[in-house]
Amino acid sequence: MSNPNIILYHANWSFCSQMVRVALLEKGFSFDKRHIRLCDQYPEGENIDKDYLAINPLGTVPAIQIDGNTICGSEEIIYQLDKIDSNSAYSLYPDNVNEDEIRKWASDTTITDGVEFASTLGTIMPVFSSPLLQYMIKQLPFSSIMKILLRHPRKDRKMIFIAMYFGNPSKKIPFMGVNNYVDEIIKLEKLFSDGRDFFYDTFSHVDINLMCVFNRLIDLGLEQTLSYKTPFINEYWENLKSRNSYRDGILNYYTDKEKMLLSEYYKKNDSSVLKAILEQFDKKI
Ligand SMILES: N[C@@H](CCC(=O)N[C@@H](CS)C(=O)NCC(=O)O)C(=O)O
Repeated sequence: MSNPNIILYHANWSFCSQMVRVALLEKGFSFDKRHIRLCDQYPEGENIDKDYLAINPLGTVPAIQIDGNTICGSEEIIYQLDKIDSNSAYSLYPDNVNEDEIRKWASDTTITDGVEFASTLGTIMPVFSSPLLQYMIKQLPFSSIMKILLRHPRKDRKMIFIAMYFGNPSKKIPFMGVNNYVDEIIKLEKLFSDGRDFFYDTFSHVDINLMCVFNRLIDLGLEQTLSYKTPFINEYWENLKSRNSYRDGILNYYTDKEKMLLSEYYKKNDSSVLKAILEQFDKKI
């Protein structure tokens, strides 16, 4: 096979970018990349610059160009990448499973546009991340907030970023996700209780997304929620962590900026969300 010409537009710490990087590594593609400094983390806000909006008019990462064709959104990108002939021995869409079913799970484990926040495992992650997001946004200079106000193409994001800059909406937001999160983890625990290694027989798109979901829980100080009452999930997560793609597509992208940010954040963070989640587990298991 010949490797297509691939350019990935991504951000180091972006959850959906992590998914695409892992998929590219698992499929054995080599790729060029352009790091986009997101407006919620960096004063430059490159995702809402004219140049990037010409690539993805929604102003979000990841986006990818494959032989000149642009695709946006993690779910669709990974689906299309899997269709390209590659060196990889396996497909991220196992043959013995209905494709629509895999796509539904993939969609429910990423940030799918148009899906109500906190209603799926994927959309629970930004809800849980909101205190950290707010912490980053409060450090931006006023001029960057004005840029978001004037240029961000997504009204919903613009409103929440501005509310975070001036107020404290993230005090309550994470609690919106607690109930559904616990239900989703219990659902997964039942599935994994037959001792399987992966979501399906072989490593798939769903495993990539769950790897990124679980990794985000570490960043948020919530990793304990994967082992508290769910030994099968915990074993599965240990298995995912041992993959090279976890190290090369996720861990290796934590730069000093992310490490510093997370360690500063931990000093201020209280553990009330963790407590609320563990209490829900106590009630339900
Ligand atoms: N549905 C999209 C969501 C992409 C998304 O929300 N990306 C976040 C980073 S994980 C982003 O670009 N945030 C910057 C912003 O909204 O300004 C996908 O699956 O890729």
